[in-house]
Amino acid sequence: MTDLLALIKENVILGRADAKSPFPPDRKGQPGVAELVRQALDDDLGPKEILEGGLIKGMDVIGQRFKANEIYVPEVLIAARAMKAGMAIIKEPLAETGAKPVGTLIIGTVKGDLHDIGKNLVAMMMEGAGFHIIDLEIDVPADKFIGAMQKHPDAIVAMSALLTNTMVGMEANIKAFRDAGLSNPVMVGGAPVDEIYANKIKAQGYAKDAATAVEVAKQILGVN
Ligand code: B1M
Repeated sequence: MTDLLALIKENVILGRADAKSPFPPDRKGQPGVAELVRQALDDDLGPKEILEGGLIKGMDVIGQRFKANEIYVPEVLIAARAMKAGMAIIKEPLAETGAKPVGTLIIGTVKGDLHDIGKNLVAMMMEGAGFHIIDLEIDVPADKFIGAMQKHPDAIVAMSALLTNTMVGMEANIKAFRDAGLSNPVMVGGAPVDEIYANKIKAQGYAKDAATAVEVAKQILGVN
């Protein structure tokens, strides 16, 4: 049983979504995350156990290695794809158990900004850490964030900006959220954003990369 979870974790790290995954060559044809997750369910492992003991553990390692510059964006995306292959299989059984996600994250790239690679990485790492993700995509105006926040008052909001001239929209957004009476915690990130700016605009959190975003979100919620 535990071996199966360790194998799921290992295959997430290797980015082997299923048996067809070509890398590493010596593993070709061997079960990947999808087959292992199905096997784990057949062996009566619970979906929560699979999520926490296999998929999230694998993404944890990916997050640490990414933060330490031991791996780069492509490896993270490949691992996230493998994690998602497993998530797709446990999604329904997990919902049936009534298991709650760690938290909900509303994420989007701010208005005027079309960059989404970093935002997607943050969303994937957060999903890999057990968060429910509401992805508003790119070029997101304040009122779209506000609509999602009204539906999910407990959610953390993550705003991404890659341009210096769109980053400034974050401040106006936070003001609009508070003027609308919404108190959702807000995190910000993206290449031109830094901690000083985050503090200046009264964001509750700043993360310089996707792995740190998970840590900051958990700190905000007070979970491990
Ligand atoms: Co654009 N672009 N781009 N671009 N682009 C930059 C950002 C730029 C620095 C390039 C340059 O001039 N050297 C520059 C911005 C200058 C500035 O304002 N400071 C720039 C420009 C000027 C432009 C255009 C204006 C170019 C033009 O048309 N004249 C235009 C603007 C379009 C628009 O948005 N309205 C434009 C367009 C594009 C493409 C469409 C071609 C493409 C985007 C494709 C896409 O995203 N789907 C693109 C790209 C790819 C880049 C570069 C090359 C790479 C960005 C990227 O994806 N990095 C970039 C130059 C560079 O960075 N080398 C550049 C990889 C990604 C993983 O990193 O997004 O930083 P990043 O995300 C990190 C962290 O920042 C953090 O975590 C991520 C993972 O660690 N993070 C968060 C990100 N969001 C977070 C949210 C959080 C927390 C952490 O929430 C809490």
